[in-house]
Amino acid sequence: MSSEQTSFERKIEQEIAVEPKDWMPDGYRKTLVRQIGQHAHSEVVGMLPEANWLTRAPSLRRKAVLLAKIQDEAGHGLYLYSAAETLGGERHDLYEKMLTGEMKYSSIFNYPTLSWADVGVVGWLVDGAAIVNQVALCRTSYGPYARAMVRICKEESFHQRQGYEACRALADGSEDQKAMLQDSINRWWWPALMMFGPNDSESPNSAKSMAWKIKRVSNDDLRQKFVDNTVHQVLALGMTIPDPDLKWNEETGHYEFGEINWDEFNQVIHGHGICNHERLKDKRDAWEAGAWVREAAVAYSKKQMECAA
Ligand code: FAQ
Repeated sequence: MSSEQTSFERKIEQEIAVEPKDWMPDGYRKTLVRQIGQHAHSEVVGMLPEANWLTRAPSLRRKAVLLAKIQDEAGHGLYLYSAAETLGGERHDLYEKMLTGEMKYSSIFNYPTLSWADVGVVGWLVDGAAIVNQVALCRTSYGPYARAMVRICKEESFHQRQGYEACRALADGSEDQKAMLQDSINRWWWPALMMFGPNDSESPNSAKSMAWKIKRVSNDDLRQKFVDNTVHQVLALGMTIPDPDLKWNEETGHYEFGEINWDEFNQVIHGHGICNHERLKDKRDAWEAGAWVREAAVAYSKKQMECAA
């Protein structure tokens, strides 16, 4: 083993953050660019389902809160693209790979937001699931990714609470509002569980990512944590969970839950979900419409550099 490799292994073992200028194995770098890139794409594609309700928010306060939340997601995308750039992942290149479908983004954003309740449920369940995953990633072995996660988690916690508060208002409302909330939970519950990825035994990247401490907790353990955290929140709203197999296991201290529809998951991550086509079209249109902004920004920065020289 080379001295560089030994030094890398020692850092991983002793939980010393790996930094951009440190030597790292090619596979480690590639895995990080893939995961961080996918994570960044999820943040920016994830703006679309909620944006669908910006012009129809039920009050000025709800609209202002939603606008701020969506802007936060754009910011998360920027932190993450910057972290990927520290590994040599070129932002344009990553973004174009997302637009052509070569790189993935989270399955969850290929489902439609059909009612106002969906906006609350996305904040509560989707940001809630994202936090469970991201809190673990605050201890990921790559320094810039871990530091981005700390900032992101703070904002996601606010998002989760605002989503729950919006759901609480519906749960305390009329029979129609309660029914709208229940319908939304029914549609988002299973896709939220899919956010954690395939079962550990079916996850091709997990073993290596866990050994490198990129992932700190396995897909199944994170999913279990989310279920354990969330069931009582659903019940506290007076709602139910669309899973007849859900039950508390006294011995393990965890909820048992039914089998995820993996066929649906695979369809969605391979481009055949309800909104895959629409999401990518919206992103491609925005990319083309924004070309002049990128050109103007480059021209402006060149001018600034000329003036400074
Ligand atoms: N969707 O071997 P594994 C958010 C792919 S942020 C799509 O287990 P890995 C904030 C996976 O890429 C949500 N694809 O993979 C927000 C791989 O394909 P590849 C995003 C998925 O990487 C809220 C293949 O399946 N969060 O929501 C999914 O070890 C509201 C095999 O899977 C992150 O990205 C999926 N659900 O584990 C924004 C967190 N699951 O690349 C707006 C960071 C798996 O080999 C509004 N990422 N795949 O072609 C991770 O923790 C991991 O990448 C996992 C997957 C756990 C997602």
